[in-house]
Amino acid sequence: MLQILDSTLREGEQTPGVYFDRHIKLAIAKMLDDIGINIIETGHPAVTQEIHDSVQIIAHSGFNATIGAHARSLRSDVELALQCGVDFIGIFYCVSDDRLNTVFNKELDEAIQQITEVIKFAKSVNPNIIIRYTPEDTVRTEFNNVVEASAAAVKAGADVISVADTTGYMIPGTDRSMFDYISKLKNELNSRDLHPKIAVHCHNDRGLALANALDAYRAGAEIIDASVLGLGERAGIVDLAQLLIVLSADFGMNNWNLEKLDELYHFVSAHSGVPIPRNYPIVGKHAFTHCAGVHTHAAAINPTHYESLSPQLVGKETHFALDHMSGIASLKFALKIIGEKDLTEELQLEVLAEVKSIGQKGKIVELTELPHIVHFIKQNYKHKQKSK
Ligand code: HCA
Ligand code: CU
Repeated sequence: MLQILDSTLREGEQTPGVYFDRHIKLAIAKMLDDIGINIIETGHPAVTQEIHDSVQIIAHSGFNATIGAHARSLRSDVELALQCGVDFIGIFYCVSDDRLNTVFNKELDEAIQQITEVIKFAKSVNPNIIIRYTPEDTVRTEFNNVVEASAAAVKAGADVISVADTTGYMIPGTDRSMFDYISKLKNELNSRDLHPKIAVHCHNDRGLALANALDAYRAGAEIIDASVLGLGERAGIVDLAQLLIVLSADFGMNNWNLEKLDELYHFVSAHSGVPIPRNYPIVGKHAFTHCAGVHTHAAAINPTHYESLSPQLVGKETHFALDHMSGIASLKFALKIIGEKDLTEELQLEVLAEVKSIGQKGKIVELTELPHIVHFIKQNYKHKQKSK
């Protein structure tokens, strides 16, 4: 069964300028748990004492989710993670020739030895700990190095191998296809009688993170990483809400409490300082708002004319708004919704002119504002009549 790993508290906190206080981290973890997220990656305990403390507290909060920590392939990092009492440790180590030669100054064999020793150590302290090994920048690393390191990691006890597209390099349907990559890696490991779970971690540098993650899923990946608002290094990673919606609406899954996403997103936005764009899928203010006259007219008859995703999926409703694109039909429809029945044709045109004028200033008229415009136009009309 597919599992979702949320990394808002680890990768998400790597967004420049983003830091969540300990109580905020706990609150975010609770919301993720309520949504039914399977694995919550809570942070890298070696980074600061505060992160260590919050990882520890979340690990001891009795959540249903598997609680994970991040660690370099160092015994000291893994020791700290174990001390926190997590269920899952993600160990990363890049094994590309270039990184080995220029950053680590190690041969592949030495790197593999370091990785396997750390994994064996973790398993010796806690045999139940779930270990994920990520050959960081997997997809740009020599395939043979990835296979050798992953195979050795699995033999040493790793349960999960994560394919990281650390730089958002993959493109569906090309020779950089995540579908092909995952298929090839699985085949290679299976041919050695190794059957780890395959996870996928897609960065969004080209705006293709979600597409690549879905490609990985179709190829048999069993864990997909995501974060709230796609927060993460640079352009971030897969957006959690978008991933859950596609899996629920289009891939027949029904595992998550999607109605809680909106609250989670607004909370994370408030505490990260990263605003939610109005046109953001699912949680953006206008994600389910119809505006242009032609759209409003057809969507009023049946929203599916202009919606392929029902807002009810996430506990929201279809909205209508007016702006410079609105015509008289949209206005009449909006007046009906707000219960305004006795406006003459002449005044309706005046209201429409006002709406269009507001729209031309780059604003939209929400249906909550419309009654105030109607009231003003009526008062204005009375005043003109009196002063005639
Ligand atoms: C990082 C890089 C990482 C690691 C992913 C993983 C990536 O910030 O340490 O450990 O599974 O994108 O490769 O996020
Ligand atoms: Cu990453």
